[in-house]
Amino acid sequence: MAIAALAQFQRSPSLWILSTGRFFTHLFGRQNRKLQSTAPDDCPVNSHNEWDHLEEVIVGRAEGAYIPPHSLEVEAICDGELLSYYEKHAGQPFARVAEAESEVKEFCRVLEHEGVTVRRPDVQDQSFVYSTPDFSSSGMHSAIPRDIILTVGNELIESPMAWRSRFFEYRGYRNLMKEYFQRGAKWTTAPKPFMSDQLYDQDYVGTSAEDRRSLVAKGKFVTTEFEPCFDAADFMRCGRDIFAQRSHVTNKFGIEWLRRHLGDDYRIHEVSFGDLNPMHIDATLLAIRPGIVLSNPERPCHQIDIFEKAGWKVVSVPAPVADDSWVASNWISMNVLMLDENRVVVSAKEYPMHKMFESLGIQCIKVDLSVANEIGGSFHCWTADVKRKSTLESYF
Ligand code: DAV
Repeated sequence: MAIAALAQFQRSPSLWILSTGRFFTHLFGRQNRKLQSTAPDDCPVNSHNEWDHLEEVIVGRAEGAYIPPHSLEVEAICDGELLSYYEKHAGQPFARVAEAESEVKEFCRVLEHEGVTVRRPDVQDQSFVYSTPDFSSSGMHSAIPRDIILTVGNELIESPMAWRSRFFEYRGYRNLMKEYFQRGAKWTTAPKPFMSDQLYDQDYVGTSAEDRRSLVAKGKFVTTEFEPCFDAADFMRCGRDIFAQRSHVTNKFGIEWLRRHLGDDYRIHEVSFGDLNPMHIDATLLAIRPGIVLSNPERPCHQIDIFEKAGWKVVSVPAPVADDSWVASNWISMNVLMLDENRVVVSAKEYPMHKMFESLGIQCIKVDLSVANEIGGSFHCWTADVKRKSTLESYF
């Protein structure tokens, strides 16, 4: 090696410097990669799971929120009062923005008080009607970053989404994405779907709730496998293991896209639940620290043995007491945000949840998002991880 290097230096000094550089990269490359993953402070984006110490988070905005316009993929999965609400208010502004935003501001103040840096997306004009070659729609909001941003290590992945009213939702987050990228984060946008009629199962048109239940039971969802689609909230991150559910907004094609995109460093487990209307995993299953996963007793996980075999404790959450959630189910009682393994932001109204967390030695930080919930969920939904004091680990 030394003789060959010397001979090369005589022939071309600049090539010598290049190849010697390569030699050292070869020797020390592995170690550098290791250093990178153990020194996350270098990058503004770093989060591997749902529970490490939270340092920076994006919190959505209620301002400018709209009810989605009429569309098959929204209305086909709604029943009763929610369906009437959507039918009545389709495409209109959300009426209680000021109250919702005041709750969210209080949530932000609490997070800041707990030492978390809070970033907010931009408000977009959601009334703007856009057309693509396949459809026309108007938008919804910049309220629920958990649905669109999937943070995996130092990478921010913009989800393709599955609702036409959410096609342009990424625009509200672009200033943040550009900034994080410029400061060193990886930034990926998943393949943009056409969202043409082929993405939606026309068997769902005009179905009753019972029909839809039997469709889901047969493994048919409102989205087809025409092209990849997913919402980030259908994935739960536990280091090298990521749990995903096929739902009305996340198809197998989308799960496979993410599996291949993330590569061999990650294991994507597709899990399913006794849930007849699945959409987003974060009111169904939530890992709150290594070894403890919260489970919704009305939606048992068919693959819970993955956790049990690895020695995890599965904690069945108590029934919700609040009965004021519209867009999501009352089970958003378990849609909590872990600030670290010992602190959780939880709904002020959910006393049984407080008791459950206290019995696990977790301090409850109680906040009220009752009105903001109507836009689309609770603390986990309203946030997206940017930075946790986190390293990539294997817990299974
Ligand atoms: O239970 O209705 C709520 C989660 C919304 N991101 C549910 C799912």
